[in-house]
Amino acid sequence: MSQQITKRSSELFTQAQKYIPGGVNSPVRAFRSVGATPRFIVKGRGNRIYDADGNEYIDFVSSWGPLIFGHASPNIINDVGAALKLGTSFGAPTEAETTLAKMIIDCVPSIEMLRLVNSGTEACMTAIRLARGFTGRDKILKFIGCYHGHADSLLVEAGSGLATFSTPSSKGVPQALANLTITAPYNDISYLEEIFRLAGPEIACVIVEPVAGNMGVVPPAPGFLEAIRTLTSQYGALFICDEVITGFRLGLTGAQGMYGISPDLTVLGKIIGGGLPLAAFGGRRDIMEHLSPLGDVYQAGTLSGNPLAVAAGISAIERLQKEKGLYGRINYVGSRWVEGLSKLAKEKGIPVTINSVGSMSTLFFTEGPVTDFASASKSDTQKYALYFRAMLEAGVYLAPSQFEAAFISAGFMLLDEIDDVLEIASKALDAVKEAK
Ligand code: KE4
Repeated sequence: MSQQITKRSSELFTQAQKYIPGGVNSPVRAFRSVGATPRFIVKGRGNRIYDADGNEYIDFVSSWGPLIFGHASPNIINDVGAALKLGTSFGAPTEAETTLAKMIIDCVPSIEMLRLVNSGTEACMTAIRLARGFTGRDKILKFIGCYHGHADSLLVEAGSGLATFSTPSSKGVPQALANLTITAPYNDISYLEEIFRLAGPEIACVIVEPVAGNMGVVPPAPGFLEAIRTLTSQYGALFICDEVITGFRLGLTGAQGMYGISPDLTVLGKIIGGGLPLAAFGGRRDIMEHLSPLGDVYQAGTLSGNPLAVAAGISAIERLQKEKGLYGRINYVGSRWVEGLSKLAKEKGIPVTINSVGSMSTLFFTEGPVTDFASASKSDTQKYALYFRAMLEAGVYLAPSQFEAAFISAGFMLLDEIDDVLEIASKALDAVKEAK
């Protein structure tokens, strides 16, 4: 396979490392777990991105999920452009913020009120503070391998980049604080029941990715989400669904609509910002009204509800509401991708597990099944790195970590594109098979 030109990306990476820790503004972008030079991207169009050396890639990362329409979606470019002409930020309320809030509330039945913030981290951090303020309890429960951003209380046995670095929890998180975070294996109902039996009255909330994306894709086992709902209701704890990935990805009602659950609070991000920095948390009115300035749980933000990000969010949700066939199309392309990969791996005798829900999927290099972080961790990350590099060299841009999701965007206009990519995947899997 011809060696791809990465001269300019290498130069830019060397320069970036002088001024930015690791040369990146988010660790997983450094490609450390896949042993390749990070590509410095100059533009995106549809499902393509282009790097500083002029290489073109079919993009399965979609900026980690937000770009459900693909890159530079005309509706978003136009609507953000129009907002830009009016100014970039006012630090004052605008009608558009109410419009976006109402659009989200109209789509997600469990959300009666919401607040806009700038990142999923900020939204998750505030949601657990709100749960602690509302219940007067200090303990929270999260699941091993789930990632809810980098707020201290949530950086305990987290997924995503931390899973890549196999750091069970980050340095700098006070042990006293980490001790207030109870962790449990994802999908283990009896373990959860036992924890609630022992500590239920002390637990402020359970926060969960209703479909995990940060240990790779792991769907909820039958009854798992229902068990969280039952136990939190029984013990007076709040049920927080972190739908930063799944919200508006799996449909207008997200994973909670797909699995028929009604959480007390929901966290959203990524798609609702249309690729700009915007996230939200919302839910029951009686809980949300504890937030300042109404109540005594404080949260604030200079750029919260930023007009440009809100314009992008309105544009994204408007298009998702209008284009009825979009979810069906990306889910169908996603199923073709998963079926094709599975067939190739089987033909080549490579043990893999592929988990998928809708247009998000992960190919794990392990026999499987993959139902939690312990089983996901059995994946051969060296094989994943080899597969990643072979795909990258051939112009397919996958997540630079075994513990992330691949996303199909509506930018995949033609189904035969998937056949072309499967051709490339076949050669990449051959490289994995031939490697000792
Ligand atoms: P941000 O603070 O990165 O906007 O959102 C944090 C977050 C919260 N909840 C879930 C379920 C998430 O997936 C995330 C962030 N996702 C990662 C990738 N899986 C962001 C990519 C990165 O960290 O660079």
